[in-house]
Amino acid sequence: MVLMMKSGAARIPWWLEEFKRQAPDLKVRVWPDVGDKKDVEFAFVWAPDPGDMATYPNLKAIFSMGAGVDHLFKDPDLPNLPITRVVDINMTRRMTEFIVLQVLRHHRQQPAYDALQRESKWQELKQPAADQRTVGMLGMGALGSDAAKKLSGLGFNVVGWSRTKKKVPKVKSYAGAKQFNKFLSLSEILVCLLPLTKETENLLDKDAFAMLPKGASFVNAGRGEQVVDADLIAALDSGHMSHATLDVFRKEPLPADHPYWSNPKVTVMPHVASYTDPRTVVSQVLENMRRARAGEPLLNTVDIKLGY
Ligand code: NDP
Ligand code: OXD
Repeated sequence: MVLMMKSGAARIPWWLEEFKRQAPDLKVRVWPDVGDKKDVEFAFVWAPDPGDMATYPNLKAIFSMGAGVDHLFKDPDLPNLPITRVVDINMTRRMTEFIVLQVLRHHRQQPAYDALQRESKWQELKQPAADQRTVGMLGMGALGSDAAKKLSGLGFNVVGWSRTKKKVPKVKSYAGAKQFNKFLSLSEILVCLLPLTKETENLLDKDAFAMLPKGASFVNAGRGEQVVDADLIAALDSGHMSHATLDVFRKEPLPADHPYWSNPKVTVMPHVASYTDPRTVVSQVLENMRRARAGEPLLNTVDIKLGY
């Protein structure tokens, strides 16, 4: 049984160490040194080259190395096989840490205080309480629902938007295109944790930003393609929006000449909101290999029709 792995170069030794610890006999081949492709039964990958997944004749399943799977669906020749993704308590905890950190930073006006410090200005700004602030969570799945619960626990009003209605205590649920504008009109701090699909691509454009309350801020940890960059920059420059913290971009790494880098109203983060933790994710991969071989249903499968 051979597992083929493709990952960012820095992480390969971490993955290999964890596979060796948990499954010392498993043969793991690191792309592009995959040997005879007929041996490969499983692929554990981040952003495989388009067409590559179709070249393993005995592949049984594809395991996404991330929670998102858009990197797989970009391949027009993706074979029709079960696809799983990462759903993991460590992934969720790290994401919630990031979202809570950024929401508090916007709520407590840290970017504005940072700007005042640069001008050596000692000035107090009006300070709304958490229950006077509404946080809007785009995406109420594994990640969004946890962050929404924790923010609600801190006293914020939290509203969520998803494809189907949700029942999360103290979080008002909005669903579907019809309720999108109402949801946006309430969201003083808008957080995006949506998967990238045909429906969510370019969702956040000038019309969406115009619906937000004046002075709204934005945290994007979903995908860069969900945002029309020029429309976000225009909404920030006009003063309609106050700040954006962006962790994901259309092109990663963000090109050195991209206007986000130098915009004082934008915080750029290098796609680090969360992280696929080898300790727990290797055991999920091993369990799914066992299930695939035993003909049992896999854990955390992706709905191929919905694209997430
Ligand atoms: P889930 O699949 O668990 O949740 C997705 C949520 O988005 C669901 O609530 C779903 O609605 C909603 N949704 C999907 N399509 C639509 C739509 N067209 N309209 C309204 N709502 C929609 O995903 P996760 O929470 O695990 O992850 C979300 C995304 O976060 C990933 O796809 C990835 O892009 C990003 N991510 C980013 C990381 C980073 O480090 N920046 C790390 C990990 C993930 P419903 O529940 O009704 O189906
Ligand atoms: C992602 C991830 O999907 O890092 O962005 O898991």
